[in-house]
Amino acid sequence: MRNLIFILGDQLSLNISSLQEFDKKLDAILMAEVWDETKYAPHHQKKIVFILSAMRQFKNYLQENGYKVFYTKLDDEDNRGSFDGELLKLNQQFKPKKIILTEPSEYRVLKLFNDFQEKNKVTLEIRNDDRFICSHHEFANFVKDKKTLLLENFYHQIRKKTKILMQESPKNSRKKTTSEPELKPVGGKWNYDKDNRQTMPADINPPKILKLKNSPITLEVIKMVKKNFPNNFGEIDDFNLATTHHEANLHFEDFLQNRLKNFGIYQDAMREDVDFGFHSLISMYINIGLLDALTCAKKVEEEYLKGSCELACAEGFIRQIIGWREYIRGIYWHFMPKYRELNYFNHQRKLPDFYWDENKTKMNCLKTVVRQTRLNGYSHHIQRLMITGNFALLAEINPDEIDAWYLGVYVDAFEWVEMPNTRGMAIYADGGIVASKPYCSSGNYINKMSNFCKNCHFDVKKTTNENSLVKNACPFNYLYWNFLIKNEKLLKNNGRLFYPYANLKRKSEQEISAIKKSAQKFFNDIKI
Ligand code: FAD
Ligand code: DLZ
Ligand code: SF4
Repeated sequence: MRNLIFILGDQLSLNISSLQEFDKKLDAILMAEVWDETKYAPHHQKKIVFILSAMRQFKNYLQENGYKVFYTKLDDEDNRGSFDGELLKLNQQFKPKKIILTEPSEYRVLKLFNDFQEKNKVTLEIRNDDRFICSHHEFANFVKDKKTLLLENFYHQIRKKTKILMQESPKNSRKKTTSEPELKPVGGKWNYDKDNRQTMPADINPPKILKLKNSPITLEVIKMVKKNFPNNFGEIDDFNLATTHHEANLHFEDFLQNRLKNFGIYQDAMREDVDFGFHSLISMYINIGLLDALTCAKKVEEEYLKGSCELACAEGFIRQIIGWREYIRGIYWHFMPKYRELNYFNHQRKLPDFYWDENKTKMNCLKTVVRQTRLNGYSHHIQRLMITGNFALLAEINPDEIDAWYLGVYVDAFEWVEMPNTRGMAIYADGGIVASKPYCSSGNYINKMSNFCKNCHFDVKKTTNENSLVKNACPFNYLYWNFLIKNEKLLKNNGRLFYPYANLKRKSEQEISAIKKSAQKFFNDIKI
């Protein structure tokens, strides 16, 4: 053997950098299902099935195309249980000249391979993951000399680099020059977010998600997961995720044909009876290599050019993929490993039990999102941000507990994307690296963007339980004010919180005391 290429479970693509210059006569691939990876987070059952089934099918595809692949199954007798254990086994057996790897997406796994290299004195070539548009170096340049790392500025840079939704400025096209023409955003504006925030009326019914037949491999993995992970969170019998490139493309086409048109306007909307809305449901496919991010963004641009969706809709979608996704990844690698220690508000409470069992809460918004998460391993961005995330922030939950939950329960969760979204965007534990203010809100926002409050035990119009016979004030209300009161020193100078603090100033001492008492009683009652 000349080179041994280690392909990880989220690198399932022929275009992965580690496979470039692969020689089918001389080189071999290692893929390994290992216990350590199934246990480092409390994975949803669907997530384990998804990754292991996709790995097994990618292995078959490689073999059918003449690649030599060594593959370890989770229940193989001689499975050493870890990436380094499996690599050492093959390294000792075949003594390859070089071990090649595309940079793991997570810090913990990169460290594992670096430690392996040092301990075993082997040559490990770690290549850039060029599935991302922005390299670590480019991101470091973006960060340089900046006080705030606004997504918007980063996004403009990536729009210019990819030339997506860009056109030559009219000034430029008149006088032909040899230098690169100046590009302007199509439609004259970079960002159409303001057009994208409608609620979803009851008579709008999002189309059903494409249903494909599960392959025999997926069925076999479902059986194995049921046997080995019976107590993991989540439902598994209705598994309906793509596990090959072909299937993932069919799912993406289904989105383009049937949901894209309405994606933009209903992007932030939440409804008790709607699990997926008009979202694309492709994050998990992009994250493990079944779809390519840039290709997806370009396809949506094509749809706009064909006239099948509005500019605001296409731009909104493209911004998520080439803007947010790249930005979040940049933040992760730039600020790790310190990032995982950040706890700006020093929150220390434990995660309430109802994050694992929706029947343990009467808050209909949380009940609904936890139920959808348990059933699907999915909830959309605003649900993650403004329901489970917002509550975790206001309830002063320790960021490690929140991270562990998000890293486990979503099929698309890998630390590089989960952590900056959770610790940064949702709970502001990074003190403002990702978000310019905490995304905290009272029940008012939830009531505006969903129908959750209509069927709730709690009253969204009530702020506190003090001096009231019926103690059913919406917990989001008093927890919101309690959060602002407690963190006044840290937050009052944030210009974006000027109005909330101005409103707080208008509250009487009695009101403030009632807020604090209601919050304390709530924490005592749910034992956190
Ligand atoms: P759509 O709404 O259809 O958006 C299209 C695509 O844009 C997504 O598929 C995704 O690739 C990308 N995208 C959108 N927003 C983001 C974002 N903020 N960061 C990165 N990519 C984005 N996304 C993950 O992939 N894995 C996670 O573990 C994850 N954890 C999150 C935790 C919290 C607290 C929050 C607030 C967001 C998290 N996100 C995560 C981002 C986002 O919620 C999901 O990418 C999105 O909900 C996936 O659903 P979709 O494919 O239907 O996305
Ligand atoms: C999430 C996951 C799981 C559950 N199992 C495996 C596995 O057995 N083998 C594997 O290669 N990858 C798995 N993964 C995905 C890895 O955790 C992911 O590739 C790394 O976290 C990337 O840094
Ligand atoms: Fe959630 Fe409060 Fe609305 Fe109930 S009333 S659904 S707890 S926001």
